[in-house]
Amino acid sequence: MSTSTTNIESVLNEQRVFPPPAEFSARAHIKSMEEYERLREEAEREPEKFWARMAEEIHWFRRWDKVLDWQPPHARWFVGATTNISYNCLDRHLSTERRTKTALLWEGEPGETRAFTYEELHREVCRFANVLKKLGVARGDRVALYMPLIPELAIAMLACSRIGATHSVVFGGFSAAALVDRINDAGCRAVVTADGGYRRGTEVKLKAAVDEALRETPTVESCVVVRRTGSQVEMKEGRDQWWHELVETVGADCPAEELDSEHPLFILYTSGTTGKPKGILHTTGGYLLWAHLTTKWVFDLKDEDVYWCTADIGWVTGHSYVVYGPLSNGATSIMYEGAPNHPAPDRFWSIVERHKVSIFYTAPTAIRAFIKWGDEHPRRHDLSSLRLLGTVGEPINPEAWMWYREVIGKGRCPVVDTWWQTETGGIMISPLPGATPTKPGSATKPLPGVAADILTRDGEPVAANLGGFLVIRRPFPSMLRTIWGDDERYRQTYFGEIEGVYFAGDGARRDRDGYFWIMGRVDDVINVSGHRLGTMEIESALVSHPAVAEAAVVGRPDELKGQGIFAFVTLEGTREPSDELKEQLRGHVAREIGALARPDEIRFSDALPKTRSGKIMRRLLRELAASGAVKGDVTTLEDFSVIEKLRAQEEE
Ligand code: 7RM
Repeated sequence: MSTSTTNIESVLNEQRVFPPPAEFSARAHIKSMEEYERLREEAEREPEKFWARMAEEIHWFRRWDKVLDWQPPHARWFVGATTNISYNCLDRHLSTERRTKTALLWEGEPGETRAFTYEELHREVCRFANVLKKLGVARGDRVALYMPLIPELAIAMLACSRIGATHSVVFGGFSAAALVDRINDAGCRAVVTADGGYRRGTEVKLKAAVDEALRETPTVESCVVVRRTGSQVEMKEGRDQWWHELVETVGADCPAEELDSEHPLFILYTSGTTGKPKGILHTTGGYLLWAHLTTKWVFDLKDEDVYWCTADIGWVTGHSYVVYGPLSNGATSIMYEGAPNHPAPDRFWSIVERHKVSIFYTAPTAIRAFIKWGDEHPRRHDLSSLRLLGTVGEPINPEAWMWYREVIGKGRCPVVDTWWQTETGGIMISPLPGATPTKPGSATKPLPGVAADILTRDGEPVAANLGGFLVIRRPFPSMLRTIWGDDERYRQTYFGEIEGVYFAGDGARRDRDGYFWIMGRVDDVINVSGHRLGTMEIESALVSHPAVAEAAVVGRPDELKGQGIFAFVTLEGTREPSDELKEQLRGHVAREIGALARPDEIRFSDALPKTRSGKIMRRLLRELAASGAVKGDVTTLEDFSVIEKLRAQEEE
């Protein structure tokens, strides 16, 4: 096929550069580009020596015999070593001043707060680990965690990893059917849940969904229920027990198991391009090392910081940057249960002000919502405690990046746009806030040790500023080890596309300064008259128009051009849809990018279909644009009514 070697064309042209503030660099863990380059070169020259040196940051019960055993596409890291991530996150701090420091500071959606010092968290984790043992959960067993964002979720994760049980967190908003598939795929022995959780003021009934699910899950022997909302639930005799009752029956002494570095730590399901979700498997030592190091480097974490990653723990970002990374570094990590606009659109800024948050990490989709809700909400609060801002989850359009920097960071705080995936376990491409000059919309450069590159589908290098396939050339410690129960799919998906390298599924280009610009999933690329365009750049051009809050662009079969461009657009709160505005927007894109990218059709919509983590589900929009209906897997869709509304417009 002629397109197989063709590049993805890049049309985004962003020139602004923001060097790190001198005061920030002076105090940072990594202070300059020279220091970054030294680390990067060390890792290039002698990778295993570099990783061995980095691994000194972790507590090992037994040291490794070999740093890496690489039998492509399978890696084993720190072979022969033993460690425990729960030990590294808790026990390690107890002999230091951090013993009485706040580890988790939780705020529920209704407004209550709970705090745990490292010592207290350690005690709760040990007790729950003993509960799991009492229920017959042993090393190697899988446990499903289907919970709201409450401290018990972090406690359950740390309790599992303490005894060597593999956790599988299933986002609390997924349906009973999605839970059934995930429990059965992993063969879970126990489920931990809660009566319910709060989201936008209403209760999400988790236990009821579990009851429905457990009718079809033969491997589940027991179910532990946290009392969160106090609402009425059914407790099945012999299977279901209350968390608060169980922890009364056990002691608080539970030494962390010495686990092999390659012991399975967690499975986390992500949706693939086909229906069946993939169970991404991470193991212990390598994942721990990278979660730890990246949290320290990218967030420049210091003991006095108050750190808040707003992600749900049902997403990998919550695993690595709410729980494991911050705790292994001895940080104070904030957890917030609910929605960003409950009871009002200033909830996040109220949390930042009240808890004096200094590091704030969120998603572009949230930032675009804040822009839409209006500047008055952040302006009403004292945000002067902030010193660093981060984003993750999608390409951030330069407009949103600038707003984040100016309105939230008041121009003082470095912004780190962090690129990574469930599969990579931790951040791969990101600025180092004390070193890297940032450019709005660019994740900048690969972290030391990350051999990221951009290639054609045939594995050839791509010249500066031409788009291609984003790959990782060498194994790295936090790389997924396999897809649970389907190693062949692992091989095909990540190592079967481009010879000899890990292919991430994203398109990107590198500019003349070596900066990476992520262009979105290659599945989303549109082919217009033989030109391959990334959807992100067209969306970015749309959002740069003052009337537009958010946009999603997909290709639709077109007899003449191969594909036509179909844009779904959400307007700013004050703007009304009109045919005139459609024409204005089409013209705007043509001026910003070129006539080639002018959308053939624009449809206004109050909301776009998104996953729970805020990613736009372009696959659904593609189906809708092509056939007027949606057929594929929708279990990861946040709000099905969005699709219903878009379809209704189709019929109008
Ligand atoms: C952490 C996470 C992974 C996919 C990835 C990209 C997209 C994530 C960025 C980004 C551009 C970013 N894990 N993505 N971060 N695209 N810039 N900074 O999101 O498994 O849920 O998704 O998300 O397409 O492949 S994930």
